[in-house]
Amino acid sequence: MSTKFWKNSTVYQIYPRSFCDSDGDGVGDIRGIISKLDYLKDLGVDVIWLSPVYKSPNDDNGYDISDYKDIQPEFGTMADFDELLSEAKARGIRIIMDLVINHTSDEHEWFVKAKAGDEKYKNYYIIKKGKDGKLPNNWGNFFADCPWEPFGDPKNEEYYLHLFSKKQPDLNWYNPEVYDEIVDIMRFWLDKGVAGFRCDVINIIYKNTFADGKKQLVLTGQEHYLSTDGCHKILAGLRRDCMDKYDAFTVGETVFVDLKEARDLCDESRRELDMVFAFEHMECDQIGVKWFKTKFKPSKLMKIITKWQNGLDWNTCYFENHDQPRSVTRFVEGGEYRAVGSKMLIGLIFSLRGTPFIYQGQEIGMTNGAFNSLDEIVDIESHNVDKMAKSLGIIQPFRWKLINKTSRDNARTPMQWTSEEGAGFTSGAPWLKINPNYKDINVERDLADPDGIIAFFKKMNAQKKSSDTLLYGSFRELYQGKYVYAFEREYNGEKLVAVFNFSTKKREMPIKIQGRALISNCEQSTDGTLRPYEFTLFAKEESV
Ligand code: ISL
Repeated sequence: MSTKFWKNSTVYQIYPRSFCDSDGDGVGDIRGIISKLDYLKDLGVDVIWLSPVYKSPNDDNGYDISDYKDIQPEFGTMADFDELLSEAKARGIRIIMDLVINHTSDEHEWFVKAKAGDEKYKNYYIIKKGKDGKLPNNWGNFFADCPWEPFGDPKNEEYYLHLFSKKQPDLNWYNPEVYDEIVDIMRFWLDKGVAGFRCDVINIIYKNTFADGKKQLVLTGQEHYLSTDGCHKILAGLRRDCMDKYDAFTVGETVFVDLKEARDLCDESRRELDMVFAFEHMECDQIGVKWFKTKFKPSKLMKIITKWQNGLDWNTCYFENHDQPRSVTRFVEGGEYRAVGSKMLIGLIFSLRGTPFIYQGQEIGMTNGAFNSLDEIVDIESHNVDKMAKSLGIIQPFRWKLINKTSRDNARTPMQWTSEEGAGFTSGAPWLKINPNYKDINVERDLADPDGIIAFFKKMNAQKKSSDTLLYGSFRELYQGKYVYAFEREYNGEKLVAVFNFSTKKREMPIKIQGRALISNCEQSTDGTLRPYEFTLFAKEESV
């Protein structure tokens, strides 16, 4: 049995801006989080992943950091943070921070000094000369923008690289001083007692070359920076020089990672990362790029899940984060199945082999935002996509259709705590429109229902924690149909079978299971069928 605490932990992601506002300014804050620690404890959360709370001009909601050792004033103070850490600890909850080290904010003092001509700090960033009046290369940008922005005196024809917003200049990982600065920052937080880091776009930090890339629909140039040898080396270094000295873990956000790369990145003998977030399953309902969604086909999702369960020893099991539209809106049809469907998805996350990551609001089945137009969307990515689509001649109603479905703000709407005005999130004007369905979908109401999603979440979480088979058992797919999925987990001879019906119709039970139902999101039917969106976990005695 594993002794690594992160293998038997349930992680809950907090997006601080949208979690709980304690002072009525419409923005969530640290004191708001402190006020909800008992709620998180009651859910059975072991680790909180805190999206960035550092000082930031907020061009990308905190993922543009201007001071890695200070707290964003609208979120509170360092004293508030310290209190959060100790109050969480008192409840047995650890906290991991978001480590954003591919880029800083352009308002970080390093970049400010670089712009003022300080050579030392110029070398902290990727600054290149243009070529014959043209940009340094043909690369693309994650936010549908140009990745090069003029730097300093136009006479010099210099540009800095930003793979995200122009207010997020990429750091130069060729420079050992950058490495030392980051180690220092990591130690600062680890010494305070944080339990590790979720490492933002960590597999793109080291660019092999700045040559032109092979032309792609988006992100031309990616072959020059995805999981490069240089990146592997840096990660092994950070592990050796820093992480290994603490009881802490890292989970890398690894964009476009494939199985081989994921295996290398978290191979225990290479000692780089502990876990990675892969995205292939999050791409199951898109065509080419994430802004083009297609009809969700459950079998595609199952296939990818099986592939990753078989291919990687330890997965992160998640369906949501602050960049993804809500899972129940994506994967469950029809409003009337929202609750049972949300429970099924939670059942799936907890039945798989790996560490479960739950995003705030998922435990009450929050749905995509209810935005009427782009004016109600804050996310920089959505606005850039609109501009890009416009420049391609795509007409407005179509652009809005794409953005409305895919915008990251779908996941960022304020947490729905109660049915009062402001949804119990704020007493002021919220920074982003609250979904009007808060009157029905909220924590208070769900908690009061013994059959609520939270009640199921708690049961499922407890089931996982108390079962070595669910925690550490092997995975074997038993059935994969168009809508029905079944797999087995086995440990020391104990076998558990999880069965799922991803549809609004009754479906034949695909396998005969002799055993008893341990947990389910509905009452089992007696005619050998699965109910719509049924999830049942059986303890198997014998199967035919
Ligand atoms: O949303 C995505 C995956 O479907 C990506 O395009 C996403 O932008 C990418 O995964 C990087 O995300 C991370 O870094 C960004 C920040 O905006 C995101 O919020 C963060 O999760 C830049 O720091």
